Amino acid sequence: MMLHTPPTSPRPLVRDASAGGGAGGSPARWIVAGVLLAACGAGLLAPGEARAGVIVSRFAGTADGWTPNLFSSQITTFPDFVRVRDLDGDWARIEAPAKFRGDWRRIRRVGMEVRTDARRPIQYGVGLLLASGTDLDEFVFPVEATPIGQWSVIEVEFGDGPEQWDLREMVRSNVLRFSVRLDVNDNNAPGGTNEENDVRWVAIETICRADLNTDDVVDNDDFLLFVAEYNRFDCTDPAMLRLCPADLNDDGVVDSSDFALFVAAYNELLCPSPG
Ligand SMILES: [Ca+2]
Ligand SMILES: [Ca+2]
Ligand SMILES: [Ca+2]
Ligand SMILES: [Ca+2]
Repeated sequence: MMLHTPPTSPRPLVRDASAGGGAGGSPARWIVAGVLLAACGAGLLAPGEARAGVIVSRFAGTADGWTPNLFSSQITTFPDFVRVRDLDGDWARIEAPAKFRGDWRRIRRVGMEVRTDARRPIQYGVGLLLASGTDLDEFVFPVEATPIGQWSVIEVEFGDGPEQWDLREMVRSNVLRFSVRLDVNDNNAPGGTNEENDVRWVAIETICRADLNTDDVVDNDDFLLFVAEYNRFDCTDPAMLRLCPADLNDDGVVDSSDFALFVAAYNELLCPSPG
């Protein structure tokens, strides 16, 4: 398949006047000159099409390799989510398949969309656990991050800031287990509760931010993903990749500022080594 050569320097961005933006009130649509049409014409990035991106698991009618762990829980699959049920009034946790294990020094952010059991007052929030040998690290999202009975996106970055997960190097360098705790026990109930909580997807983003498909290089595949996100523009657009990874400067939109950052990473090609 022929692909246009991706830019080796920032290109001018031009407004696509035929796309109905502006006065009509519909979202403005922009193109990276000459390249977007080639991408769409190749049928690679049809709107709404499932793509790799930073999604690591989307639970579309399957548990996607995730399994209940020791804390006696059960997974039920639905068309676009899984339900995790506690069976014995303590914890419910699912373990990621082996493909999510390895060098987590590359991981910058983890996010997921969850819906907590509407029948239960929340006492314990959703948590993420990483284990390396006998060393464990867990991040528990604050209660307000997981409102009862509503689909909510929650995410955490690694780092030493107040809202970040300061993950110890020993764990981070060799993660043997990655699990999601879906447990919103009513802590006032003796022994806890057998609640049921849902998760729709789990996503990660690496420190190599322009590497949108997380394969350690920034190349044509990432460029095509970037262009699609660029045209969607707004991180709140539900068609955006989960966690809006193309918003490289974290300002809520994917625009020319992000494109300049993308091009710099594209020219480097190889992602920096972790650690
Ligand atoms: Ca429980
Ligand atoms: Ca349990
Ligand atoms: Ca890549
Ligand atoms: Ca941005």
